[in-house]
Amino acid sequence: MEVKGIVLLTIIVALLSFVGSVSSTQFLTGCNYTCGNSKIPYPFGIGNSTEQGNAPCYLDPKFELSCVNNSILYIGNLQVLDIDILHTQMEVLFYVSKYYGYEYEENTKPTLNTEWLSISSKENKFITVGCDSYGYLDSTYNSNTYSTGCLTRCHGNEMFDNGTCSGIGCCQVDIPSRMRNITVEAFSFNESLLPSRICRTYSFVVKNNNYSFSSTHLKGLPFKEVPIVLDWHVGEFEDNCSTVSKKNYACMNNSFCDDKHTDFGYRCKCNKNYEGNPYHPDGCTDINECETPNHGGCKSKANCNNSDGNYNCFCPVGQFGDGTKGGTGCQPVKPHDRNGYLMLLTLIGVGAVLIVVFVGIILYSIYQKSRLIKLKKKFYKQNGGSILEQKLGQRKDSSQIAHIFSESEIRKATNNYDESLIIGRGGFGTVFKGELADNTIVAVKKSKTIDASQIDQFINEVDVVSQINHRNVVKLLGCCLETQVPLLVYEFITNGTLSDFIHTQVKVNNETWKTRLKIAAEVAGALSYLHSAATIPIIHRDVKSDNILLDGTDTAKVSDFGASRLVPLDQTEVATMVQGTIGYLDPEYMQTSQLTEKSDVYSFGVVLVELLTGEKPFCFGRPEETRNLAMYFLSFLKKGSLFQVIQGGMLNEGNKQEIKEVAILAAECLRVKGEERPTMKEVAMELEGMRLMEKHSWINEDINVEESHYLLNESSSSIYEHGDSSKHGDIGYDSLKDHALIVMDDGR
Ligand SMILES: *[C@@H]1O[C@H](CO)[C@@H](O)[C@H](O)[C@H]1NC(C)=O
Ligand SMILES: *[C@@H]1O[C@H](CO)[C@@H](O)[C@H](O)[C@H]1NC(C)=O
Ligand SMILES: *[C@@H]1O[C@H](CO)[C@@H](O)[C@H](O)[C@H]1NC(C)=O
Ligand SMILES: *[C@@H]1O[C@H](CO)[C@@H](O)[C@H](O)[C@H]1NC(C)=O
Ligand SMILES: *[C@@H]1O[C@H](CO)[C@@H](O)[C@H](O)[C@H]1NC(C)=O
Ligand SMILES: *[C@@H]1O[C@H](CO)[C@@H](O)[C@H](O)[C@H]1NC(C)=O
Ligand SMILES: *[C@@H]1O[C@H](CO)[C@@H](O)[C@H](O)[C@H]1NC(C)=O
Ligand SMILES: *[C@@H]1O[C@H](CO)[C@@H](O)[C@H](O)[C@H]1NC(C)=O
Ligand SMILES: *[C@@H]1O[C@H](CO)[C@@H](O)[C@H](O)[C@H]1NC(C)=O
Ligand SMILES: *[C@H]1O[C@H](CO)[C@@H](O)[C@H](O)[C@H]1NC(C)=O
Repeated sequence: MEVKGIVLLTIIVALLSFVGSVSSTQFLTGCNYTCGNSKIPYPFGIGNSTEQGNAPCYLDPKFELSCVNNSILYIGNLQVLDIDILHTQMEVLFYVSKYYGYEYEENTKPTLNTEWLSISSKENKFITVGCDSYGYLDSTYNSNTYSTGCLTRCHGNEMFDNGTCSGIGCCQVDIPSRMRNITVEAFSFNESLLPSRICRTYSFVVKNNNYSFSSTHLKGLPFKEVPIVLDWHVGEFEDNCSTVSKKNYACMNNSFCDDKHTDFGYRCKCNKNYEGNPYHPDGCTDINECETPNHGGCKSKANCNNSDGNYNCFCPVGQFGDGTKGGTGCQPVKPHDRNGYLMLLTLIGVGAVLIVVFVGIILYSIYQKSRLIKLKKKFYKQNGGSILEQKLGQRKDSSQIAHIFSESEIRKATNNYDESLIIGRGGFGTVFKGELADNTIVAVKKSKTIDASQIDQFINEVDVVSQINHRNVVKLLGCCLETQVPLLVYEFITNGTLSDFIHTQVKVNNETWKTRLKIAAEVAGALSYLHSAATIPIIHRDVKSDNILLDGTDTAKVSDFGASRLVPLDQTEVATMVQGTIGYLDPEYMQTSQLTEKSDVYSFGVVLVELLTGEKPFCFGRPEETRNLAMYFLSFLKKGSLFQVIQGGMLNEGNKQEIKEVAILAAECLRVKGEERPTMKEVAMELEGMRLMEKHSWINEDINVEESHYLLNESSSSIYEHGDSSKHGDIGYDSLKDHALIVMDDGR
């Protein structure tokens, strides 16, 4: 095979033109850096510099270019279209291999016999155009030859497909890497046919996408040269990044050596964030990312701070956040921080408010407390606390001293006056059950208002009543003066009132009577004691079954001195507002308002009637004539039909006499004129006597039938005739009987 028209690469020095301007880091000073429209970046160059001692404008002679006719740039005899420093590539026009038949002179076999330039495998294709044709690309260096190529046949024009190079009329192959010192050759399978055939054969390396097949090319390709992309390298063939001598090292400041993709020499690349020409003596220069269109990815130029070899996206002073475009951006205050700040503020605010409220509450409670203390003091004073204290101070027997309770003690004991602890409500107030700190169960009586003018009197009473130590009188433990209305603290009596005891009793029999008699005697004894035995006579003023309490052993306890009045020793009667309970109220007292001990006697009489009849002392439900139990009872007694009004079941042969006697005693107590009534002492004695006798007769029932029978007979004669009183052997009793005989007729 004879090859003609071999194109040899020769270096042509030509005139160079000097047009336009480029970045100073692309060429050496004093060098022409353009040729026509082409730029000439270092390490390429033309000629010697006019400065720097006329040093060459290129790195080494292989980079020397020429500028022909001031417009066309050449490297050797190849026209240079473009030089790319970054990718170490250059685009040149290279020749097409033609084959028209062995006898034709137009046949060409172009070669590019340089070591430092290799065909860029990625940027080019090897193409063969023709029918019954093939072409190949040889690379021979280092004593080895590498080849690639393709074949193309035609079976009729109709098979051609313009724009497509896929084996019919045109074939193409990728180019392996590291092809250098190349030869391109086109051939035909049957050379004898060629002259008579329309199509000829062409082979060439061409830059990707720079050749489009057309069926017309089979007759003749319209160009002789095609652009190809070459890779170039610096250094010698045997050089690599680790072996290159420092003296010849081409990579300048801020650049690095790269030999990854080459087996010839090496390349230089700018460090990160640097740009420019790594081969230029000045090296790479910092990229001012802030000046780039996207400000290096920062939100704006204002958010960008460039520095040598670096830059950062920041937020202006007073702002926080991420200055990059894709980031959260800059905010006056970072949202998270703002929330934190707000939260902090809120916390501080809330804290401050809480503190203020807390302090306010404390101050208020202190104020309230002091007010309360003041009030308590005021009440204490108003309620005669100091007077009482004084009085108590004079007392010698400390066991009898009424305790002055504090308001808080009482509050605690009654669970803050818990409604559920109310055990009684009456005309004089409310009674709470309470438990003191020492577990003593107490009854706390909260009276209705007390007249300020009566405070001295009240204190006196507390003083006196607290001294009463009688087994049948509810013990006053003390009082509390720190409340508006003084509170009285009594011992707690468990079994309720006598009233309940009478009016709820279902089964009534002789036992009942015995108990009732016992109670009557005990109450009488207590009242007698109050009237006479106590240091100052005390008129209870509200004797009624509701005010007589019973403990677990049915022992009577007279209670409720709320209305009681002390009678000064030199007086026998006290003028007061008429006060008491309807049905029990002394008619004389009602008329005169003169309170005497006899008022209690009258009331006690009513209680006796209650015990006898089991009826309530006053009941609107009853017919008018029977509405007032005392009147009703007396009328029956007068008629001689006493036993009709005695509670059914209670009466029997054994207690008939006793009941009669008690009935008479009750009648005496109920006399209209107080002075005609017996004293409480007399009543007590009589009842006690009866009890003793009854006890006696009970015990000796079987032995002493006669006596008992006698007593019964005697009593049954007439309620008005109590002739023989010797049995009782008591003066008081006798005198009472006398009284009875005189008075009972009165007004009834
Ligand atoms: C640069 O080009 C101008 C004309 O274009 C020429 O006169 C000059 O000699 C050239 N300089 C070098 C160093 O080649
Ligand atoms: C450029 O300089 C070199 C020596 O540095 C010299 O040999 C060469 O002739 C010079 N070429 C031109 C065109 O001046
Ligand atoms: C340069 O210009 C001359 C005259 O204009 C021309 O003859 C010659 O072919 C040109 N050279 C190139 C390489 O274009
Ligand atoms: C380049 O290729 C030719 C043959 O095409 C060969 O003779 C020559 O030795 C090669 N050069 C190198 C440096 O391998
Ligand atoms: C291909 O294109 C050319 C010119 O554009 C045309 O003459 C020819 O007929 C086309 N061939 C086919 C097969 O379309
Ligand atoms: C070439 O073509 C001629 C005529 O068609 C044929 O006789 C000959 O065998 C072919 N040669 C080859 C190598 O195919
Ligand atoms: C560099 O070249 C030397 C000698 O030519 C060789 O031994 C070494 O492996 C090369 N290093 C690289 C990274 O190619
Ligand atoms: C190399 O670059 C660094 C940073 O850009 C600079 O400080 C230093 O002076 C440069 N060295 C030379 C030799 O240019
Ligand atoms: C810019 O960056 C330099 C170096 O990192 C630093 O000293 C300077 O304070 C920065 N300026 C601003 C506005 O962030
Ligand atoms: C080669 O390709 C480039 C872009 O890929 C295009 O601009 C140019 O026109 C093409 N040249 C030819 C001859 O097809």
